[in-house]
Order: sequence, then C-alpha cells, then structure tokens
Amino acid sequence: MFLGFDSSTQSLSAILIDNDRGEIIAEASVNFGAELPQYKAPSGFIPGGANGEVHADPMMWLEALDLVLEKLSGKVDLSKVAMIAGSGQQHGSVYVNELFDSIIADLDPTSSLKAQLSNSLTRTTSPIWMDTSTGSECKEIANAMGGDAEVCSRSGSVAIERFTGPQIRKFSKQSPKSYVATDQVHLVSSFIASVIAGKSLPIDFGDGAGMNLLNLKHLAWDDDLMKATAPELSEKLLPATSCLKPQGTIGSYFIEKYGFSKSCQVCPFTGDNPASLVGMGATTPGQVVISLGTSDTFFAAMAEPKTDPQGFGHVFGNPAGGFMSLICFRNGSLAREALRDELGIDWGAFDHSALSSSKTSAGKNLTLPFYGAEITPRHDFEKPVTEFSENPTDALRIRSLLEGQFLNMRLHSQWMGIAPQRILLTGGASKNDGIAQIVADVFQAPVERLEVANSAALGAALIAATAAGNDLVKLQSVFCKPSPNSRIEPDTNSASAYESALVQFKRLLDSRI
Ligand code: XUL
Repeated sequence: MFLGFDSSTQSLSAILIDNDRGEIIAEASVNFGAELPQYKAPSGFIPGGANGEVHADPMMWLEALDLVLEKLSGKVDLSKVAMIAGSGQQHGSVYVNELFDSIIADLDPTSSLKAQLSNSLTRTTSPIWMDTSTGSECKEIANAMGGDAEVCSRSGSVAIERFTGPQIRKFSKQSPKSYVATDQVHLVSSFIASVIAGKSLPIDFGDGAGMNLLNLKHLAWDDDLMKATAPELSEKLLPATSCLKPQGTIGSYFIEKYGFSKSCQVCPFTGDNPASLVGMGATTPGQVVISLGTSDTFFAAMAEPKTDPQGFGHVFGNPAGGFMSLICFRNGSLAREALRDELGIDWGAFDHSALSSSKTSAGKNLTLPFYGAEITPRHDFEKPVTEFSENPTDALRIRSLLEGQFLNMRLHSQWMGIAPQRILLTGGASKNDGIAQIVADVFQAPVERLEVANSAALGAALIAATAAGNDLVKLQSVFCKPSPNSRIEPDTNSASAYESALVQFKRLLDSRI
C-alpha cells in the first residue's frame, strides 16, 4: 500500500491506495480551522497580517499530522504501507535551528510532535503563498541579477512576492540574527517530510522551482540567485532532488505510535500543484488542467522549461520528469460570485443561463472579467469592462463573463505553444455543465471531470507507488478515471467565432492596461 499526504492551506489530508486492488483503501483529513481552533486560523492562516503579510503556524501542521495519523491508524493497519510521499502548499517556508535534526532523529512516541518541536524554529511563523509583502525584495533581487528577464530565464518565474526567495530575503533583512541562527530553510513540503523521515530531507525539483532559486537548466540551486537573495543561503539548503527518490525509512516515532513497518520508506515531498498534475493523470504534454477555485489556475505538462515572455506564468518541475507550467488568475470564483450576486440568482440558475444562452451569441459580446486587481495580466482593475453587440440580458452577461475568463486563459497560455487535446476541469465550479461547455468551446477541446476530488493527495500516493517501481501511466489509468458521463465535447461550429473573439478580446484588453 502507498500513502500520500497533502498539506494544503486549509487542511491536511491523506489517501491510502492499494495498488494490487486498484483501490483507495482509506482517506482522512484534518481541517485546521475547524479541528485546531486554538491556532486562531479559521482558514489555515493567521488573519490580519500587516502590509500584505500572511503567515501560518508550523506547529499547527505538526499537530494536524499527529491527528490525521491517529484517524488513519484507527481505520487501517498502517504496517502494510511500503512507501510514503506527499505534497504541500507551495512557496511557504519554515526556518529551523541547529536542534531540529537531532530532535526529529529521536522523537519520543509518548509525547506529541508539537511538544517536542516547538523549540526547533528560528521564526515562529511561516510566510505562505498568500503573502504579498515582499515587493521591495523582488525588485532588489531582480536588480542584483540584471533584471527580471534573467531571474525568469534561470528560475522559470520573474521574482514574485509569494515565492520563497524574496521571503527569505525579507527575513534576513528584518531579523538578521534569527536568519544567521537558521540551520536550514525548509518548504512546507520538505519540513513535514523531514519530520516523518526523522532527518532533514531535501526539497524536490517540482516544489523547489517555486522559490526563484532553482536553476531549471541544471536542476540545482543557482549560485547567483542565492547570492542575490540572502547571505550564506547555500549553506541552508540541501541539494534539490526528485520526489521519486526514496530517502530512507520512516522515523521510529511513527513506527511505535501509529504502527508503520520499519521498512516503510519516505520520498521527498513535492508541491501541491505538481502532485495535482500527477493525481489528475495529466503528466504528459497535451493535457491541460483548469482548476476553478477562489483563484483559477491553468497548468500543464511541458517537455522543456519554456518561460512566459510576459512574466505572468511560472515553470515548476513535473514529478514524472520534465516541467509544468502554472498560470494563476486572481479573478476566478471572485468574479463569478460577484456577477451571480449582482443578478441575485443561485449557482443553478447561473449555470443554466450559461448553457441556455443562445449559441449564436458565442464570442459576440466581450467582457474583461475583472472585478478587482488581477495578476494575469497584472493590473488594478476595478470593475469589468464590456463591449456588447447585443442587448445585455442576464444570460448573455453570464455567457460573456465566462467567455472572457476562458479567452483570457487562452490568450495568456499561448506562450506554451500547446493545443490542448483534453482539458481536465477541477475545483468547485467544475461540476457545472454550462461552465464546462464554454471551456470546451473557447479552447475547442473536450473537457473531462475526474472521480477523485483531492487530486494532490492522490497524486502523492501515486508518486509513492511509482517510487516503489510501479508504472505511473498504468497507475493513472486505474486511479485517475473520468467520472461517468462527465465528458463534454466542443461545439466545432463555434471555433471561428472564438478565433475572432480572441483577437477582439486582446484588442480591448490592450486598450485598458
Ligand atoms: C501556486 C500557488 C498556490 C499554492 C497553494 O503558485 O501559489 O497554488 O501552491 O495551493
């Protein structure tokens, strides 16, 4: 059996798979806000941070790890787990002192992880991916490197506020003594993996690419980027590796407390997006995942580390080899909900309108779908901009907003040079057939939805099975099945309407940014 964890922003979940039976055996999850209210982080982060700071308490993640394993070991015999892998929310960083390695090597199973590790940090809280407080550090890093283009061509992204390098730089400037006392900088993923393995594990390529520090050509930390980021940083990072390379056996704490076998091995953990790519069955180029959430994301496997010339997209490592792109759109559900509320309707009616609005209107009415600041493209929009050629009925406004969201995605993913053969739609709004049909039509590709909701934890379990010598493609054909009747074919009659709408959308966008 193979165990996958996902430590996301709001919860820690685990999925146990049995490869011989081709089944998910058990799942368990801990919601930070609901089950660990003492951390006063109802959505997984500490609210009210100043100047765009968003932090979370790493002790909350450890307490959740004990809790999720308590739940799981109550359901199944964990001695059958051969390999563990996992993923974490990307970019977040944990700063550990020189005690960390000796503490995790000798954990007492009669006590808790939290009680034993609370003295092992040089920074009590961790900046996470929602943090936007490092604008000046991004500029400093880019200047030291001779410009953003150089940072992007080496690391796959321009210097970005939430990325780990700028966050490390801010800490080294604000708390130089604590930075010097930091023995190692971990990501959320490598921190949790290290605790499980009983020794510091390296960061993997997939997640490491979200730091503005990994040189994608060499798959190694880039000396110049490290120097531009913070003093002696190279001494605080283990060499990066692949999440498919097991790093040794599980720590005795977990054997004695939760019944794991002595021979159970641990892989380096990766980021939630790379793990999701695996769990969605999308690790080969040609498949695209669109995740409709608070923010929408568009990600896809890429053979080469091509970078976005406009600097909006990111390149991460693909756990199956090669690379993946990730583009994040801030006005996802935010915008859909704003229009739904403006029209005073529910999701059912919203989706029905998208489906029933006349197909002859496809691409005829333009909306720049931004209700607030957007990151792709980067601009402080205040409200949507519309250019309608027909009477703006509610149904047409909904169609036009959705078309605008997916035209914007199509436009800003062109740098990847891929024509999607299949789009895997996931996230809250993905169940809606009306929305799915518009995605299929705008991209002129079939859309499918998968059975398993937690693609990152499933992806981690599949990484564990692959690291143990199983074939990933076979695993994906068993575990990443589309839900029955979920496939939506594109209406090929609308292909040319969306070709010209894309040109018109770009014209309207360029006139406003
Ligand atoms: C990706 C990103 C988020 C986090 C949290 O760049 O910031 O998707 O990984 O899930």
